[in-house]
Amino acid sequence: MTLGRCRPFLDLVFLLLLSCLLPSPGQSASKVPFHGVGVDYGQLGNNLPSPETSVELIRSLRASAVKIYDANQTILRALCGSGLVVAVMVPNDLLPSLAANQSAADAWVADNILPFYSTLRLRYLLVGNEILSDFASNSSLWPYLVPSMLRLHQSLRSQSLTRIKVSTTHAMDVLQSSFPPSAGRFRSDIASPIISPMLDFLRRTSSFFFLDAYPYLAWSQNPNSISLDYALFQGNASLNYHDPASGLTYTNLLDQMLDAVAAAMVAEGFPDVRLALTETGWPNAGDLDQIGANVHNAAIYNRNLVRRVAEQRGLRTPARPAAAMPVFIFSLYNENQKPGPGTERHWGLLYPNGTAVYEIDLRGRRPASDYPPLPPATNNQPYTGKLWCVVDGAGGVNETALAAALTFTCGQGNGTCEAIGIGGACFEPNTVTAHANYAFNSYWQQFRSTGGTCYFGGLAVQTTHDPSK
Ligand SMILES: *[C@@H]1O[C@H](CO)[C@@H](O)[C@H](O)[C@H]1NC(C)=O
Ligand SMILES: *[C@@H]1O[C@H](CO)[C@@H](O)[C@H](O)[C@H]1NC(C)=O
Ligand SMILES: *[C@@H]1O[C@H](CO)[C@@H](O)[C@H](O)[C@H]1NC(C)=O
Ligand SMILES: *[C@@H]1O[C@H](CO)[C@@H](O)[C@H](O)[C@H]1NC(C)=O
Ligand SMILES: *[C@@H]1O[C@H](CO)[C@@H](O)[C@H](O)[C@H]1NC(C)=O
Ligand SMILES: *[C@@H]1O[C@H](CO)[C@@H](O)[C@H](O)[C@H]1NC(C)=O
Ligand SMILES: CC(=O)N[C@H]1CO[C@H](CO)[C@@H](O)[C@@H]1O
Repeated sequence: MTLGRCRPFLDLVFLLLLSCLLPSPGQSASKVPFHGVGVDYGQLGNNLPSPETSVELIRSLRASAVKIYDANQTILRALCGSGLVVAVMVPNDLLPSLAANQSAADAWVADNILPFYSTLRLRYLLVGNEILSDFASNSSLWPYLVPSMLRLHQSLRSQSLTRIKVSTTHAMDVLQSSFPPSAGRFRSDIASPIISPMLDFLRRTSSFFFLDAYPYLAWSQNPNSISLDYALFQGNASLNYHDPASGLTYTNLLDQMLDAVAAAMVAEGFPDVRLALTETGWPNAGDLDQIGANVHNAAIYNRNLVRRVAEQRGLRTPARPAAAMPVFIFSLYNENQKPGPGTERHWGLLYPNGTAVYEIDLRGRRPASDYPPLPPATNNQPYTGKLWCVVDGAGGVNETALAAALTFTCGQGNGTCEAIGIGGACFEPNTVTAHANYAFNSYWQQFRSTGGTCYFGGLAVQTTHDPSK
């Protein structure tokens, strides 16, 4: 594959001159490099359109920016001439070598950033994805995070690529307390060793603290104590929250979450580091036992979000009314290879075939009344019926993959597969599919309450029909 800088297609030269080489007019006036809303372009699907088509779709959604989860050169080349502001990511596993070695950081920048700097509006370099939230396998990466950021910043400066801000992304679990918002504090395990030096770096370089914040996740874990309307930006005054310590009034859950992070930064001694929202959104579908994941709510959340951004000229919160944040919506597509519960595969604005899941104008200028009616929300109450986890037969069954999953599953838990052993009560019918039906369900019923999902690499699905019947 030939990788490298944008090819100077003749018919693109004029566009490139207009959209890339000249600084855009709004930019010098404002410290936020773009107004409007960006979109997160993830590629964890085996049925997604090409980067070229994806860029067309992103533009048709009227996004002003795009964030990708690596520095994929095919995508960066497809973005040439698009006029979109671009955020790229350094893969997590590169952190140790980048932190240890300035030449490695210089080389990464020379290979991945330099070829595109003059022709793309590259503005953000995000070093790793939610590194401080991965406890199991990746806490070993924590010590490398800030050193990698420093080295990459140094590399950019030494190669005169000064318009790019270096940062990283965080999930809400970097906080140990978030309520009331004024009591927001960083986790004690990361506050002074990692967050504090990071905030110092972000302040010195006028960069942003990038946050992935999902009111859906907060609400769906506490649907009885948080109002759905408050999470969807459509609460009335009776739902407003008054923070007793700050005296500020909150009209929605997202502002509350963002201000908890702002308060944590104040407590750490960095009141002036700006926030940016690198991911937010609402799932358009999920598993049968997942509440509130539907097209209706997803459309309302994202449409209200973009309308707020348009009205406020950037997202602003009660604690920081003067600081407009860049915003990215997660995500461009429903991605069918994301593991975890069903919602994970349904955050998209678009289906993989490019059709909109619901209409949305990311500029936020289209009035609500102008959109066609939405399907009703069918699952805004918790599902209370019985559920089973079985082989997903739709689209055919891959017996090789199923047999491997069966072996794996039967090795988990206590007696997961006893009944399908030789002489067991459910040995017959002795087929891979029948045995997998039993094993998936047996596993899921054991581990459901502790976060086990009915997924099995895409081979399983929840059902309301008792498979033993
Ligand atoms: C970059 O993205 C393209 C398009 O999806 C994909 O075919 C390619 O494998 C990716 N390259 C890398 C190095 O991940
Ligand atoms: C530092 O990185 C450069 C470029 O990737 C590599 O050639 C060199 O071997 C590395 N040095 C050490 C000590 O790891
Ligand atoms: C305000 O919202 C709550 C909860 O959604 C609702 O029960 C109440 O009727 C609303 N009040 C007014 C005045 O609209
Ligand atoms: C695209 O995919 C969606 C969801 O699977 C489907 O409902 C829709 O009909 C498809 N559209 C086209 C044009 O194929
Ligand atoms: C079936 O699954 C196996 C193992 O995961 C994989 O190697 C193979 O490509 C799959 N076959 C089809 C037709 O998808
Ligand atoms: C199996 O059961 C034992 C004893 O009840 C328990 O200690 C162990 O954690 C269980 N193993 C799994 C994988 O659930
Ligand atoms: C999210 C993430 O980056 N996870 C990585 C944690 O580390 C393991 C082993 O190094 C990787 O395989 C994961 O991808």
